[in-house]
Amino acid sequence: MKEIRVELTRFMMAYKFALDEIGTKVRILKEEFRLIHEYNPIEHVNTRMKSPESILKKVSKKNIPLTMDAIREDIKDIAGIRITCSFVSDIYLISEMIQSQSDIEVIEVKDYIQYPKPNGYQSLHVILKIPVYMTDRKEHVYVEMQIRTIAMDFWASLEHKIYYKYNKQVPEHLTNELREAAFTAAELDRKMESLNNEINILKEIAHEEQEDLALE
Ligand code: 0O2
Repeated sequence: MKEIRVELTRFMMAYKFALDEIGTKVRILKEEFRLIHEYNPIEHVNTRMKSPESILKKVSKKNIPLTMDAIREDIKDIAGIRITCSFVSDIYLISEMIQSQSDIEVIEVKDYIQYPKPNGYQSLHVILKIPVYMTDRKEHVYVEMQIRTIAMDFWASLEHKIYYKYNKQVPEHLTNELREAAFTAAELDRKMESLNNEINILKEIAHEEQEDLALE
């Protein structure tokens, strides 16, 4: 019994350590970005561990054998990190920076921004494998990284609430409106990014004018 408890604890610990690792990687990107570019592409970061109940639910839903090895291999979102970015271009920038790190293995990329889900859901999902150094071994642990904008996150949080509120039987007019709301959120993202680009050009011109004045 004690052995199973230790095995289970170590199993879950590996995911916690993987989240610590990826959390540190994201924090370094955020801080270095701010220092070098005087710009912060990351609004906020959340990490979460799937609860044992939720893991068991998925095991039964997907007919996964109830063994540690099968769970480890077939459930790839036990450890999850969600990064909320300012603009859509920041999503791809952060994703590339993480994906190009040499100790990270990219398993799968699901681009729900370019190809939104039928309900309108948008986000970039990347399944990664991260090495975790334990006392007597190295484990490669799956982490699901979700990257989205504030508008995508706003939509997803409320859609999640509405979906559960209606006990998974959402009336059709509501699903249509939800999809429309997702389009509106995407439109807002485009507008904010375009505003940001224009302001950046203006800032650049003002900066060059200042430099020219200083040279005169
Ligand atoms: P939680 O509580 O966030 O963990 P999978 O079942 O993961 O093997 P799937 O369904 O293809 O395969 O995974 P996908 O599409 O990558 O989505 C997994 C996660 O994305 C979900 O995790 C949600 O967090 C989020 N997500 C996906 N689709 C939607 C959506 O339509 N609405 C909202 N609000 N979130 C979505 P979990 O495990 O479902 O939940």
